[in-house]
Amino acid sequence: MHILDELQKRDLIQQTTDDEGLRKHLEENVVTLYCGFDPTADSLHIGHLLPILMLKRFQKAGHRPIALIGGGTGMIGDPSGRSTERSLNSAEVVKGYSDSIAQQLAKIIEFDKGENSAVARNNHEWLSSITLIEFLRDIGKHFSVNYMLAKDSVESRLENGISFTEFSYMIMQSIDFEKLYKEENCTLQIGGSDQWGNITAGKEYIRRRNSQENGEEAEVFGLTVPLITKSDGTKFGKTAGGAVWLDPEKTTPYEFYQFWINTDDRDVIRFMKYFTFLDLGEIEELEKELETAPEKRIPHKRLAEEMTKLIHGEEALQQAQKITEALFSGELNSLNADEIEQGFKDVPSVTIEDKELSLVDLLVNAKISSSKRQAREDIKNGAIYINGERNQELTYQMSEADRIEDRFTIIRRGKKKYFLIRYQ
Ligand code: 545
Repeated sequence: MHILDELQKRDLIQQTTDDEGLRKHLEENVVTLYCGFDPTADSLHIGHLLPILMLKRFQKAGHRPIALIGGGTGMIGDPSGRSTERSLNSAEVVKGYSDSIAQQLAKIIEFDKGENSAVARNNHEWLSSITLIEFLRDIGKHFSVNYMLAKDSVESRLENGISFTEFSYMIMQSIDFEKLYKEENCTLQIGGSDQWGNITAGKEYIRRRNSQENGEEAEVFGLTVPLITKSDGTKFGKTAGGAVWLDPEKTTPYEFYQFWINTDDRDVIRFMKYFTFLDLGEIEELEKELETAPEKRIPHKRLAEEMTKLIHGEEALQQAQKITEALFSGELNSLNADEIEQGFKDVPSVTIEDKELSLVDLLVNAKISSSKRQAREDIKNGAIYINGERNQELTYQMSEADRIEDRFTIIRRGKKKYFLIRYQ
């Protein structure tokens, strides 16, 4: 199947600069394409995933992706999709973020794949050495202020103001596209739909600077992916705890797995098409399973599995599944301290200095029960579980056997109220 048909079937194309031209171009060439990432944070999150996976999809189809790190543009700040001016980060911070993001991308896109190995570039390399005179005289002449003012990213800011710094951003992104066109024969830029204005500005700039006198036009293409919506109207990729990061230190693989498994029934098939590499036939089968046995949540599990494996690897996936299983069954004794730490990240936790308290005192000190009397009541009623096992001994003394790797005890009160006891 033509890659564009595959992408269309997956609803992955918002718009292109020329559907027919791009189709032909992809049929006839190994196409080099790029997507840029500005180092505005120390990690990517799942809101950035679609274009990254798009690079990978093109790579799988035999084309050649470039991941561009915006070490230069990250010093300026893209106004696209934002209603207020960005605050600037220091050069050291931008450099640090660039390194982390480059590392994350290298885990997803293949940089060691023979002819169509991915390429990493950083626009700091060329943007930092352009002189002011060169910028205004050779580059600026190709941009009309009128054209720039009409771009969404600028137009939408005219009322409340935009600095000359951010106003100029689209010129930098255009310089990149041209640079990669010339040096890498890159003829396609992709991005989210917020990037349409910047991508088309670059296309226009390349045409103006590179068209031959004999009338032959320098043609490059742009393609954007859609903004992801959710059926319940809330923003995709956000949880109560904030963004879903790709960095396992910021969002643990267990939380990552949980995020996907909690996908709404109405969204799960659509997300499988967007995010996984499962073929469309298999996704159709899963859709049937959703219809016949929705309570089994087979597509949700498969989605969570595919995504966790893709971003964190097989081992992290198995750990996430093990934690999920243990929390579901209440049998916590199979978990080690690291797994406890991941699985109970969002549970109220208390650090206790005295390791050998009575159970009653522990419940009161950790504010699990409101008083000693309440604690005894809870124990007697069978509402208290230590590491998954019910304990009804009113005089019970906590001991080493109740501490997991000497670091944690999990107390459960009632059906599913969990508390994590940490020891110093
Ligand atoms: C810079 C130089 C270029 C081409 C592109 C750029 C970056 C572009 C931009 N993109 C966004 C971004 O977010 C921060 C990522 C790292 C924390 O601002 N001007 O850098 C996002 N992009 C991916 C998608 C996007 C976009 O990286 O395009 O739409 C999000 O899905 O917002 O020569």
